[in-house]
Amino acid sequence: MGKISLIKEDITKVHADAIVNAANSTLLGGGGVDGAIHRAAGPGLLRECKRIGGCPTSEARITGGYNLPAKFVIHTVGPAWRGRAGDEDREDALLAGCYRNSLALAYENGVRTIAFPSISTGAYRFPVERASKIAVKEIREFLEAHPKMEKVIIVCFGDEVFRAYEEALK
Ligand code: AR6
Repeated sequence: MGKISLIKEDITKVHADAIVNAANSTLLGGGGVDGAIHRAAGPGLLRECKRIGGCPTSEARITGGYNLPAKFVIHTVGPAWRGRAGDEDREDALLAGCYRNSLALAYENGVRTIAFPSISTGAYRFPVERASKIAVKEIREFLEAHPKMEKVIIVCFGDEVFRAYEEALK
């Protein structure tokens, strides 16, 4: 699948039509990739996020990219992994929705190249092997259904995350 690429990079440096933010439901910033995106984008991003007024888990919202190289930021809210037996299917479905909803919203706004971080696998503790399989499945299905989408870049921070996605792409 030549349209998916895997890189080790800081997502705020990536040149794509849109980058995806692993946000929380307030959309008011936080740590991890969310903090990095807000720092790099500058205060205009937070002002726009405040106007949006939040986002439920698994949904996505779009803003400008401000000082980022990307034109848009797609903010999505991943599920926090609880590790409780019986919750896994629900959490898998919520994470799958993050990828599907982000891709659909981006596409509707003319985005043809998009970069994703590894949603939910940092502060939200979703197991990365499991998350990477869900991400790759959703991205592949979207690309098959939308031939005009040109490129999806999976941006990994760290070797463990990179290896998990490499395995999921095989
Ligand atoms: N570029 C690419 N990936 C990054 C970057 C970066 N600059 N910084 C971190 N990562 P996390 P979550 C990776 O915790 O698990 C925030 O406080 C990181 O190594 O950013 O969805 C939000 O406000 C990990 O692999 O997001 C929420 O409250 C991946 O990005 C909460 O954390 C996701 O880790 C969301 O937690």
